[in-house]
Amino acid sequence: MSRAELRMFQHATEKAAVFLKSKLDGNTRIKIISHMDADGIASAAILARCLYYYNVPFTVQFTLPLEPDKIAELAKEDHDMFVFLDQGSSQIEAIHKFILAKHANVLVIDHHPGLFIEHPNLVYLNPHTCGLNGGRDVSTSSSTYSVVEQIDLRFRALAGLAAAGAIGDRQEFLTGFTGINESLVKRAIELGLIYQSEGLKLVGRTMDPVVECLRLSTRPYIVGLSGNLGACRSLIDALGISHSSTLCDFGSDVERRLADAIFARVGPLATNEDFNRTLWGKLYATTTDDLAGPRDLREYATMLDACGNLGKPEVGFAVAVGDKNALTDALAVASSYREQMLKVLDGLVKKLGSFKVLSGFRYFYFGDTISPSLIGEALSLAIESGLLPTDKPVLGLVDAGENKIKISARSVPRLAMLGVDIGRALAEAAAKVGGHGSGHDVAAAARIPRERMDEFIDKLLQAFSETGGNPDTPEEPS
Ligand SMILES: [Mn+2]
Repeated sequence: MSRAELRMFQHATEKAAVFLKSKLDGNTRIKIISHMDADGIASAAILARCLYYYNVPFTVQFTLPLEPDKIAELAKEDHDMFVFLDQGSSQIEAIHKFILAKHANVLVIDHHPGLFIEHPNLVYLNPHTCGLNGGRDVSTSSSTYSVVEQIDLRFRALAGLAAAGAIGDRQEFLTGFTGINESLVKRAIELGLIYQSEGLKLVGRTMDPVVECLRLSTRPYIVGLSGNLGACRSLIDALGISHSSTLCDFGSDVERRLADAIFARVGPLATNEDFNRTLWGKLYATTTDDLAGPRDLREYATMLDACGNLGKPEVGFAVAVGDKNALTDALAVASSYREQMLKVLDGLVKKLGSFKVLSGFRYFYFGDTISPSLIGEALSLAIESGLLPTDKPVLGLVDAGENKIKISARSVPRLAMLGVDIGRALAEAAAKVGGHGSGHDVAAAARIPRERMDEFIDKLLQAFSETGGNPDTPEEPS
């Protein structure tokens, strides 16, 4: 991130803050439309906390990015201002046509690429217009945080939520955060709002008995331990530590010994960089009492993500705005999500040898064995667990009902740096077969008519070679 880029982003943030601030007098009824994932939920909660403080009447709706006809319907609702969070950039045309045409005000805070058409009643904050990479440097939660922080410094206490959203969008890389996220987290650490330490990065480290924490581990998925209660018990017995304590009770010496025992257990994976850094590294915890829910921000992000992916975003939102009564529900959703994800990963691991390897990418068609809402996350987890090579992007295809196929694609920053943009490639190839695709350079999705799956694969091969998307690396010996 250059200084010019940072200055442009700050300028756009100030503009959004001035616009929002002018609508906080209580006379503007606001509708928030946000994305149904951890980043979208965290973003909506950050904005909602600000609106609660100023007694601004508002309603929230969580959805997948709205299609134009849904935006037309939305425009019929009676609100003075519409705020699109973690979506809106790729829907700007429909927003102009249906909402701005009615003289309603619109604020878009998003980090997806899109088309930016100016309008006097529209303000948008998008890192892509500032030369930043929305897929890596800044989440919608960190953008929304940057806006409310401009309005009043009291909202700085929400830094943990901003970081949780970025973690949910996988913008905390093996080497840490970058860009706006990095400076935000650094500042929050200096202010004592986030505590950073080092240890086993397993979800459940502050909540679950250590045996359960290992058994349910999908980030990383630990071959031989994940899903295997007996193996987890005997590993813990061998270390002579208590089954029922949580990881964070043990202290760093025991954590280190446990990490060594896990490395010894997984064989060659122990030297895999993805697996290594997914298992052990930086931990982030909130220090403020403001946030109900787990203190560990990775656990927090998982909880929000679980609520989004299992269709209960409002439960995660309730916790994130501070409703402690919703916490039991949110943790139950998180627990059921982790069990489901474990089963999905168990299934995926069995298919690792069956992925088809083409020049530009590798892929597998899972039929109806993996739910369309879980396939993308499953691929990310498999990569982070060192189970799938990252020399080229990976695609998972699944049945998505109504004779549609959903394609989830995952790549890594190193390939993006070489010019591989799976978001663009998926969008191009899907459009050519009557489907629709979008996303970032390292994570994207598409939906296409089922009968055109083979044609889609051909178009995608073309798209990858045309956009410089062929990583041009030698085939893996299989
Ligand atoms: Mn996002």
